[in-house]
Amino acid sequence: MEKTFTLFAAFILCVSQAWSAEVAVPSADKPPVAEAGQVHIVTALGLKFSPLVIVIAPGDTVAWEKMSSHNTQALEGLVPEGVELWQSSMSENFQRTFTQEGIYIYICTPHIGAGMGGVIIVGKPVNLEAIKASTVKGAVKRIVKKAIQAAEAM
Ligand SMILES: [Cu+2]
Repeated sequence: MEKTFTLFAAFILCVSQAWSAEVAVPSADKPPVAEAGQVHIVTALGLKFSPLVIVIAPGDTVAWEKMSSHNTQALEGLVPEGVELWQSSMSENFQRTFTQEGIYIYICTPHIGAGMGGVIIVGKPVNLEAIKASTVKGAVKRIVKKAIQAAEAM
């Protein structure tokens, strides 16, 4: 009886190892490839970016379009720590790929007075507390409020 059990156990072990080996080993002719990120379009419509708040995954790209007379500029303290700030050229469509998680707030340099700015949330809003602690005023503050609302609703 004990021998039968041992044989049975050995058989089960064998089968489970074969199964896990099959699952764990990637197939040789198809090496894993990083999934290409998606491209999300933000359009300048009048003096607004549409959509104003966009939620994307790390590795995704934002493409700003219809940027005639506009640009996009990230602001110190309103992006995740360590992220390189950007400022695109006036009137040029622009793309940026976002790899680092967090909330990014940007403005249109000449039109922020009219409220032209936007929010990108990449993955989890890990810098929400830093964004909340920001002391910006005026139109930027209104964009910051939109960012906080969106992040808290996630
Ligand atoms: Cu503008």
